[in-house]
Amino acid sequence: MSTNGEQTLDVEAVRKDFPVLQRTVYDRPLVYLDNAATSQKPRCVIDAVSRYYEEINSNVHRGVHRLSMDATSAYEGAREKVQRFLNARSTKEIVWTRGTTESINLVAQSFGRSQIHAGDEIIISHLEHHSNIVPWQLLCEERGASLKVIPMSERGEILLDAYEELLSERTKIVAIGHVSNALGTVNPVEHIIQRAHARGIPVLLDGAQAAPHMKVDVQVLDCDFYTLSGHKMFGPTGIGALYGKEALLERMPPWHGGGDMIKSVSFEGTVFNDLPYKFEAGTPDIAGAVGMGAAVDYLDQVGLDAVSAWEAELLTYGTALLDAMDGVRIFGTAEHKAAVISFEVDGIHPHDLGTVLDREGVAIRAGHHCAQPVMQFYGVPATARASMAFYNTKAELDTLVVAINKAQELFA
Ligand code: C6P
Repeated sequence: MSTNGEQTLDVEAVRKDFPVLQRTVYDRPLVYLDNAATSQKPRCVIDAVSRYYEEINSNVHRGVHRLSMDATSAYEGAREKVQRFLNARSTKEIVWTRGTTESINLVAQSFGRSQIHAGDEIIISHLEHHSNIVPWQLLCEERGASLKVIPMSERGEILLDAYEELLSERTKIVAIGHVSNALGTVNPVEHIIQRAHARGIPVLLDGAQAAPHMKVDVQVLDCDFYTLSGHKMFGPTGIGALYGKEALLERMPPWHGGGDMIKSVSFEGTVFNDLPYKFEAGTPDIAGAVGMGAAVDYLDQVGLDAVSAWEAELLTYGTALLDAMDGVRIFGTAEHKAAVISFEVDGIHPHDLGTVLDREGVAIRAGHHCAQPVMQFYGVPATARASMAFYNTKAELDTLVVAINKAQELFA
C-alpha cells in the first residue's frame, strides 16, 4: 500500500487476508505471537497451492504434456520471484531447498567438504540457531577444522572487537544469523561482511528471521550465501531457498545425487546439470515453491518498508508494556532489534506461562528456541518469547499483558 511513495500499513485490512486470524481458541480471539516459529498464511498463498493441485499438478522439467509445462513454468516463475525479492543477479543463484536448515547444510556439505581442510576455521556467533551451529560442527569433526564463536554482550549483541580478533588466514567461512530468533537482535551484518571480505573470506547469512521483516538486497549486502525459510515468510512449510553467488556455486560440487541434477548418466560417470539444478536432486516441493512465490508477491504488495515500520512500533509498544510489569525480565535489549521479545516472569516456568497464556487465546513459544547457547549465556533453561508479524496489533499486546497478569495471580 503506497501513498506519495511512502508505504503505510492498514493492519485491519491485512488481517482479513489471513483466514486463521479470524478463528477463536477456547472461545477467545486468537492472539498469534509465535511468528518466529512459523508465520500464518494469507488466502492468496493457500489458493496458489490449491490451484496448483487442482489445475496443473504434474512433475517438472520432465513432461512434454501441457500440465508438466504449466507446472514447470509456475515452478520456475516462483524462482524468478524469489530472485527479484532478494535482488539476486540471476535465477542460477537461487536454489530451492526445504528451508534454512537445509540451505545451511548444503553449504556446509558442498562448500565445506570441498574447501575446508584440517586446521581451517569457521566463525559463527554465540547468538546462532542450532541450524547454524550443528552443520558446522559436523563438518569440523569430519575435516579436522575448528569452530570459533564470536561472544555476545549482556544486551545480546555480537562483540565486534572479538570478531576482529578471531578473523585470520585460517578462517574459511563466516556464518552469521541476520536476525536472532531467540532475542531479536539485528546483527551488524554489513560490517561483518566487509571485515571478512577484506581478507577474502566468504560470508553466509542465515536470513530465516530477517526476510519476513525487512528488505533484503543480497547485492547491496554483498553476502556470499543467504538462506530463506518459506514458512517464516507467510509461505508453506517444507520449502525455502539458498542464494549463492554464481561463481561460488559453480565451484561447489553437488551434495545430493539423483534425478534432475544430471545432464547425462552412465555407469562410467555422470555429467552434472547447470546451476541451480545441480543442487536440486529428485522431485521437488513444486506446490511449496509456487506457494512461496505467492508469499513473495504478497509481501511485495504489502510493502516491506511498511512492515518494518509497523513492527518497530509494535516492538516499542510491547517492550514498554512488559518493562513496566513487576517480576518480568526481558532478555535481549540490543540497539537494533526485530519484533521479538524474549522474557521470563518471576516464579513461573516459561512452559507453565505458555500454557496459561494459551488458555487465554495467546500463542507464544516457551523453550530454548533451538538456541541453547543463548539460554546458557543467561543461565536459564528457557524463555517465553512473543514474536510479532505485521498483522499483529497493539491491542493484542495489551491482551498478552492481561494474560501474564492472570498467570501471576495464579502462581502467586
Ligand atoms: N526457528 C523458531 O521458533 P527451518 O526450521 O529450517 O525453517 O529454520 C531453522 C532456523 C534457522 N535459523 C533461524 C534464525 C531460525 O529462527 C530458524 C527456525 C524457529 O525460532 C523454529 S526452531
